[in-house]
Amino acid sequence: MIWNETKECMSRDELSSLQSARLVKLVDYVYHNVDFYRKKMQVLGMLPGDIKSIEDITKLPFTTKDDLRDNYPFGLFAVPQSQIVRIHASSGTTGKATVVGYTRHDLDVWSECVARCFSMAGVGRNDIVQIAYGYGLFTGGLGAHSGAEKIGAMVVPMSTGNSKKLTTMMVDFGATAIACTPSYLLHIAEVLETENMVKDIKLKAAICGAEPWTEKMHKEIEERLNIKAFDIYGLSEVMGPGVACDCEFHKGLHVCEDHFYPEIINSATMQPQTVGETGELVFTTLTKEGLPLLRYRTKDLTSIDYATCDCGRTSARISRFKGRVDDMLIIRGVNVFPSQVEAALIEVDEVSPHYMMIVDRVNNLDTLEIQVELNPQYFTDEIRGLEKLTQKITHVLSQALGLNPKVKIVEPQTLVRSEGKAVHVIDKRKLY
Ligand code: DLL
Repeated sequence: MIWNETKECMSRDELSSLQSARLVKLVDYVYHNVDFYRKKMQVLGMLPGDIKSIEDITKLPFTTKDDLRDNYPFGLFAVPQSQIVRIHASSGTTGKATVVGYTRHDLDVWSECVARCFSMAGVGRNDIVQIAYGYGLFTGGLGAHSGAEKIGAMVVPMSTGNSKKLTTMMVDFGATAIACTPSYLLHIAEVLETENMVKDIKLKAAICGAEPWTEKMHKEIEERLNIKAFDIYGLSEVMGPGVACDCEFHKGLHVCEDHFYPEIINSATMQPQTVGETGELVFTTLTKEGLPLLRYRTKDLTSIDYATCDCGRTSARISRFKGRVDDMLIIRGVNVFPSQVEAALIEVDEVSPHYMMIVDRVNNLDTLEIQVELNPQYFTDEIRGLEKLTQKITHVLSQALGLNPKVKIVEPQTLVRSEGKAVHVIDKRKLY
């Protein structure tokens, strides 16, 4: 469970005892320090003493993003403001921002968890790590930064914003690792390729997360940059990056289970899914002081595996994310996830993984246009070739989605590149 090179692990029984002890303490803590939880437990006729072990967790109430919004900004904090040393906030693109607060101890746990993740990716004290997540209220930049520093690596706090400068410094400083969103790393790869600089980089590893990415995109990043790419997961409400990360075997993301207890539920029935079944990921923060959360519904869809990994680690692993409960678009009655489009497009050599889905409603009928970008080497003026390619992509996407989209092929480098989380959907129906 620890982040240093020894890979020393607790057995599942030891871990379960630790989780039980921490949960009992947590429930008592929130009951006495957070009005919201005391009231919720009172409504359920519960007292802290009713929770005796981790198995009792299902008796506890869930927490949602709306609960955080309703208590904006600091209403769910369990300590006085004088003990909060940092706040972060989610972007608030889907509603009011959610604000999260950390005590000094919370920040220590956070950097410890990120350090574990980075060391799983092979990063050590001799590495030079470029952090290209945004710094600021977003947890990516500062979260990744402090974990890399804890390992003792040399940290280059790039943030996002200037890809040309980033690639130049990558070469000049001899960066051996980078932390950024996978879509931004693809853009960085494009810049390096355009400048014929891939041969000059010293990069070994990328620790990418903050947005869903497919196995194929993972391979593409590895091949184009000749590096190993790792998937890091987290969310601001629970902590930030470092809640889970995959190891060199890439058989799921190891959860820092001593701090974050995972459950997978069926979002419709709210009942636990059986092991291996896909459902919504729920986290209870076992050690947080500033903003402890009981059974926080992440809306992220995944499954869980408790078997010991080939790397020897005993922690539970969650599978690569399949999307979010609220990512799902319903178009003409068909459920569509953007990740299906990405997975389908990556099979087509002629186009890049950059795409945009535009959903609209014309005469009461949903329409879906998917704009896909040509790979530069396939860019010609020949109209017939384009028609044939459009037909081919329409066929591939229809098969993948179960409905017929209108496909529009656009020139290379046309679609907006994101430096943070990529935006793949414009749903105009929401504007009416
Ligand atoms: O994205 C924290 C983070 C920063 C994670 C940097 C990893 C790297 P939020 O902005 O609160 O926090 O967004 C959290 O992003 O619920 C997922 O839907 C999505 N997400 C994060 N990591 C992954 C990943 C940060 N590896 C939301 N794969 C989460 C898929 C991810 N989705």
